[in-house]
Amino acid sequence: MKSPVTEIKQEATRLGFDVCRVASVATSPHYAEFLDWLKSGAHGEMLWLAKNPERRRDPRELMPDCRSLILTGTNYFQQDLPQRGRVATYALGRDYHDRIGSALKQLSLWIEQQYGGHQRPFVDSSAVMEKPWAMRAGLGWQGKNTMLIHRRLGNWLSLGGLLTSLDLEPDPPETDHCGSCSRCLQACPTQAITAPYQLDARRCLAYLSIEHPGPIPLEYRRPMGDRLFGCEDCLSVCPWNRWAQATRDAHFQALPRPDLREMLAWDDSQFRQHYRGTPIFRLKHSRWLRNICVVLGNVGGPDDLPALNQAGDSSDPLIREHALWAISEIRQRQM
Ligand code: B12
Ligand code: SF4
Ligand code: SF4
Repeated sequence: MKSPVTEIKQEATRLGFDVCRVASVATSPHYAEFLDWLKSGAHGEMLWLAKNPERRRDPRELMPDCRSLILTGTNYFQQDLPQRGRVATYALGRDYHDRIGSALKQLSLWIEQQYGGHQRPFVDSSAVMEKPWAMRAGLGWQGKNTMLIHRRLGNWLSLGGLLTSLDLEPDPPETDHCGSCSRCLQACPTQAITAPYQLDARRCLAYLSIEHPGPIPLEYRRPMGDRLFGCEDCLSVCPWNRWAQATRDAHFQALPRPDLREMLAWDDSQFRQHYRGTPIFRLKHSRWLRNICVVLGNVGGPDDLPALNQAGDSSDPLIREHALWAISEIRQRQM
């Protein structure tokens, strides 16, 4: 007879997860480092991380009868379509929270029917420290770029899972395979990886282009280059990506994006219509146009000036100021 863990992993594969591993509940690994990180202010304006930090101390803070954690990884790797402005690979298609969230609900229901207990799904937004837990469950290791790396899938997997009241046989933890490599530290355009395994979000272009609410600080606008949404230079250079295969999940397939000039003229409802159901939607119209202006400032030419001039008349001060910056950058390049 197969063990419950073997059967759960088979069901997870059937539901589309690429990897699935189990850990026994305990205090969260690296919780002390997480508190140090908060103390240093490296979380920037992600105030939700600093609110009730003790919720991350132990999964039993979220579910008192939790006995085990089931961790899942979903491959999202693919190449972007050739167009101006780079979008992080995880955000090229439809939102992974929807896809993974609904597969986790199905897995939870299946486990309840087969083995009883109760389960609580998590994906990204909950207070589960997903990377350290995924390492504890043997799904991969946390690399010097701070990402969870899987031996076969590399950096390109979204994490999620279930807290469960079932006492499941744990998998052995994974060990660190970074060795003497430090490519990610060298590749970071803003030195946001301040030391191996340490990331200062305030310097990170993924943070600045997605989470940061206000103007992009001037010192980071040129380094942002053509990154429209997110950054993954420290992921792309990792040698452990060499066996990565493109995802076959239609949900993640890259959606076409109109050219930057066209999107710069969009109003709020056009933005919503185009990006509803994708990770870009939560950026909202104003910050999307802010990012387009920065990218045009870095890679645009004289043909982009009329669209930028129009954005420079916007009633939104965030868009207006970034458009004026972009115009001045393009003009300087023409001189
Ligand atoms: C906040 C957050 C961010 C922040 C902070 C990034 C970070 N490194 O944590 C910002 C906005 C910058 C960000 C960016 C990105 N994110 Co993010 N993010 C999160 C979130 C919500 C919480 C992570 C967290 O707690 N960070 C706090 C810090 C302190 O944690 P940490 O960096 O892991 O630091 C640990 C180490 O320093 C460790 N440590 C200290 N010393 C040592 C020594 C050793 C040897 C080791 C192993 C560890 C270690 O202790 C700390 C505590 O765990 C998670 C989802 C979740 N609920 O977990 C997604 C998550 C980590 N993000 C994810 C992704 C995909 C990204 C981006 C690639 C998106 C993009 N392309 O733009 C970038 C990558 C940038 C990068 N290099 O990290 C995925 C990662 C998947 C994976 N394979 O790892 C997650 C898991 C979301 C998901 N469900 O899939 N993210
Ligand atoms: S995501 Fe980009 S900016 Fe952030 S640490 Fe990695 S390379 Fe640096
Ligand atoms: S690039 Fe090298 S050091 Fe960085 S995470 Fe990958 S293996 Fe580790």
